[in-house]
Amino acid sequence: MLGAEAIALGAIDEGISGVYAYPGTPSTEITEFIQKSKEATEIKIRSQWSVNEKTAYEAALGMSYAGKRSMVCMKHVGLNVAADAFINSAITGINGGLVLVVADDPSMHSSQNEQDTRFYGKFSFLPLLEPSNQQEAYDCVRYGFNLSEQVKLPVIIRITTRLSHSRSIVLRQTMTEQNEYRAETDQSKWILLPHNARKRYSALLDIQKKLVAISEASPYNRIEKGEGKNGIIACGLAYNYVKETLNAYNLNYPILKISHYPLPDSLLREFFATCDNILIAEEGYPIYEELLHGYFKNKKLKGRLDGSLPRTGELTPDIIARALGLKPNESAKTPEIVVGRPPELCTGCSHRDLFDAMNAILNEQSEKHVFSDIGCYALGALPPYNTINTCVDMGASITMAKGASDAGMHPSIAVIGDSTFTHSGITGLLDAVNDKNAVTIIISDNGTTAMTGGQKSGGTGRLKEICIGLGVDPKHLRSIVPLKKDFEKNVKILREEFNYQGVSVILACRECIQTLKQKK
Ligand SMILES: Cc1ncc(C[n+]2csc(CCOP(=O)(O)OP(=O)(O)O)c2C)c(N)n1
Repeated sequence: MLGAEAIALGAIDEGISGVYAYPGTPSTEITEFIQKSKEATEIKIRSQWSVNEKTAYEAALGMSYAGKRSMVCMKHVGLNVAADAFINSAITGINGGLVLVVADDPSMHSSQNEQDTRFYGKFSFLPLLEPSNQQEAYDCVRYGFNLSEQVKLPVIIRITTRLSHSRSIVLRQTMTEQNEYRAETDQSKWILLPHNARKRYSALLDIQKKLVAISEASPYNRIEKGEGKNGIIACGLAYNYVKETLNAYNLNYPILKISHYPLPDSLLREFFATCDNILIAEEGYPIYEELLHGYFKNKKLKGRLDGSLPRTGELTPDIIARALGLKPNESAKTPEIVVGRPPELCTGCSHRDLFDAMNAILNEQSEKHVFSDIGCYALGALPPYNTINTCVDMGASITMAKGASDAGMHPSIAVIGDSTFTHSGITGLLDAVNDKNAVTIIISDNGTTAMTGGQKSGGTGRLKEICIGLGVDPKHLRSIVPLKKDFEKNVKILREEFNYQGVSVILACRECIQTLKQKK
């Protein structure tokens, strides 16, 4: 199974009643597995996509309030969107078990940043599990639901791209029944008015010692004895790379494997007592290296901070080998004839015809700025189009165009996809309508969430009504079909709306070529 699939199966087997998620690489396959699972359908596990990560998290919290087990999945940047609900859920606690799975993307294979979710674990004071392989991914989810109900807190599971997207054999255990409906009886913990919130926050701090004790006894944290005074702390997936390297070079260094946080204090003390030089291998930020720095005097700590390991990007067995002073395996290097190629828009993609029509106008101008968003259309930043100038976070195109318009830019243009619009563009459009901004918002509606593989989009078939409901003047709510044969007509409509001194929305609707192909 893929690591993502192992997590999904673990959740089905541990009695979830629902999974809530918004797609995002490398987390998407978790929910897709549950959606396609016959077993999950038979036992009525709820698994439709949510409109964004915040709505997903809150729905999962509601299911937990009602006493059932729920899982919520997202990519790392999705947790920024859900952070308000997430951080506060550490204060409320849970009723039915709640597991949050976050898939990080070190090296940014398909993301805007490589933030490390373990930081959110520390920030929220919640337990976090970081499986090292596919079997542990399956086991950790099951363990996570029990831990969540034991300590009455959400539990985070952090995975990274390589674990999510690589396969291994997973042994399955017997299934657990879903929880009965039993709505929360202790209301005070859920009403975060200051007098309750202060008590709940103190309770969260008080339980930290217990969380450390659980982590010290966790099946996912252990010392593996070895020879000599050079030890390795291996966190999550990095444990795999460390083991692979030590096996390849026939070495037997002592290892402290950590896959369960908060840090297991007593194991660290025991390990540091026997080692003088310690390499800390973390797949992500040097979070624990920073925490442990100077903690044990007279011991040398090496890792990403002192340059023994690269400060950014994924680890590999070769990188670990180099940090241990070994010569990496040259035969495993990518041959030079293999060159990196950026992705590009599919042949026949509707975004292509939209960019051609936009460029016909924009290329006449000395200065051109197009605020864009996250989705396949972000590839319009690349040649031959070079149409868009920004791609920051989901929804930012509309609000950035609004701010630039406030500063005097005209035309101030936003390009956003249909799924991104419903994810977090709607509120920005309402801001622009309320402020009567001169902005042109092009919703490039291909009827799907294409970039992540064609999942259902939240507002398909209803975008016009949504825009009218938000107060867009119907005279400036135009529709175009981005096709070569409609080029002249589309240029004319775009030009008219670029010149308009108010909010205009252009719906550029044509089905994604990939989903169309699949249907045919
Ligand atoms: C907060 C956040 N959640 C999820 C993602 C992953 N993601 C990237 S683009 C995208 C949606 C793309 O759909 P749409 O806007 O309809 O554009 P399309 O790819 O179909 O052109 C998603 C879910 C992300 N980058 N950031």
